[in-house]
Formats: sequence, C-alpha cells, structure tokens
Amino acid sequence: MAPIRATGLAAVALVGLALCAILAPLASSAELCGLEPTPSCGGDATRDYSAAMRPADDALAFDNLPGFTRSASHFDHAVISVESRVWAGQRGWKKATTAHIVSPARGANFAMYLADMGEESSAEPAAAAVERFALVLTGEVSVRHGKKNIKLGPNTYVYFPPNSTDVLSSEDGAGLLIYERLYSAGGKPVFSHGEVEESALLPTGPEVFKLRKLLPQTADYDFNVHIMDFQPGEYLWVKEVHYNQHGLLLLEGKGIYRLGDKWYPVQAGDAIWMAPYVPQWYAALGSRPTRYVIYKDTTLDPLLG
Ligand code: UGY
Ligand code: MN
Repeated sequence: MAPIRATGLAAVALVGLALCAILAPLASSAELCGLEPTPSCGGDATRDYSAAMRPADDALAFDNLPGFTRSASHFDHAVISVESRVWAGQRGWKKATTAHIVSPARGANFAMYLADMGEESSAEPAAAAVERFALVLTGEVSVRHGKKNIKLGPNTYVYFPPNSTDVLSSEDGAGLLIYERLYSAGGKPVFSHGEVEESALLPTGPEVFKLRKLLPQTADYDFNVHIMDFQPGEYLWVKEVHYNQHGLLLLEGKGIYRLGDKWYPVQAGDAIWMAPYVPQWYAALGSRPTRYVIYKDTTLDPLLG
C-alpha cells in the first residue's frame, strides 16, 4: 500500500507543478504556487526591497529626512540637533568657521558655539571683558601663554580669564566647543588648562552619575563646566528646577531629555539650552554610556547676578 500512496503523492505534485507553470505568467504571486519564488515563477530581480524589510542603520537616521528636525525652540529651552547647525565666519577667527548654539540673543547670560578650525587657523583673544573656555573635541590646538606654547588634543580644555592676550591656533585643524561670557564675579580667575580625566570625581549625593568640574569652585568664577557620565539606564535622581542656566553638548551616547513638559530623544552631537527654572531630567539609554558637557553659572548671587 505504501508504494502506491507515494506514487499517488508524486503524481499530485507533478500536476501542481504543471499548473504552476501554466498559471505563473498570468499571476506573479509566488504564493499561488506555494513554492520559493523562481525566475520562472514570480519574483523580479530588478527590484531591491531589502531596505524596506531591514533598514540599514543610516536609514534610521531621521535627521536626514527632508524637512525633518528634532530641533526645537521654546521660551525656556531649545534643542539644537546636528542638522540645524549653521556655520559662518566670526570676527577674530581666521581660517575657521563657527556655529553659534546659544547666545544672549536667546536670553542667555553666555555664548556657546562650535568652532571648526582649518589648517593654519587661529583665534584672536576674546574681547577684554570676556572670559573664554574651550574644550577640544577633535584635532589639536596650541595656546601661546606667555613664553609657553601649550599643545592641547582631544578631551583637553583651556580657560582664558578676562583680559587674556593668549592666541589659540591650530596647524592641522581642530574642532572646539567654546563657552564665553561677560565676566561678572569681580574676582581673580586665572588661566588654566588640563585633561578632562585628570579632574577629580566629585561626590554627587543621591545621584549615580559621575561628575567632574573643570574650573575651580571658588567665588573668583562665575560659571563652571561640568562633565557628567551616565551608564545606560542611569538617570537624574533630582528632577531639577533651578535658577542657573545651562548650555549642554552631548559628547557620547544617547537617551531622553525632559525639558519642561516635553521629552526629547537625544544623541551625541545634540546641544541644549536651558533657561532658568526649566524642569530638566535625563535618562541614559542605548548600549553605550552617555557623557555630556554642561555650562552652569555658579557662585552668582541670584539677586545681584
Ligand atoms: O548641576 C546641574 O544643574 C546638572 N545636574 N543639570 C543637568 O544635568 N541638567
Ligand atoms: Mn541642572
């Protein structure tokens, strides 16, 4: 009986295949045939739909969609994502362009911008009343400070007090994050430079993030620059609301920033302006730790400024 049943099944399969061959030119659907698509049985080799099924990572970069941006500007905060940077020349910067991200035009008490220094570029000292802080993101810069010529590579910083005459230059090009403000503390801040990791980790109370402050915490300074590190899954414990202002650049990682009653997915390269009293909260997500750098006006009397 078994050989007879097997022969019967083979016959049915043969009839099916024959039917498929007849129907295939009429219907392109491979499903009709119940078989893998073959050139003679549906399928179109000139089409490549693989991106629709499994988009490549760069197709997930929504920032490149025409007209789409995560950037936002509200009275108490702004998010400036990478595709919104506008580069232009700035007085004092030779062979360099700058992209301003925060400025007094936004109501801020400081300026925050990126500087893209080309080969053989330089930056004149800031105006006499202005103090300047630079974090080297890429490349290398030199600082002529008195008789010293200090070379600074990625992850290093330099602070120029008001009335500094030091010139910043780059032979082969560099990318910098700059904070500037009109000095208002009435003390004696001094030139300093260093590498981020050389700054001691500071206690953070109930917080789990790692904290470094790159400028001395004395009344001689009217702002500080913090480096904050979060492991994926870590978040701000305090749902902060404070009178201080912030200018933040996400250096590594990704997560969700809450600003006021809005929630922003953010990633490395995104910048944030936070006005006084904007509710702020961050959670680090993804597979890599988050590091951000953040300006904070400190040691200022909230009444006297
Ligand atoms: O010090 C701060 O105010 C800091 N923790 N704020 C922030 O990360 N948004
Ligand atoms: Mn804060």
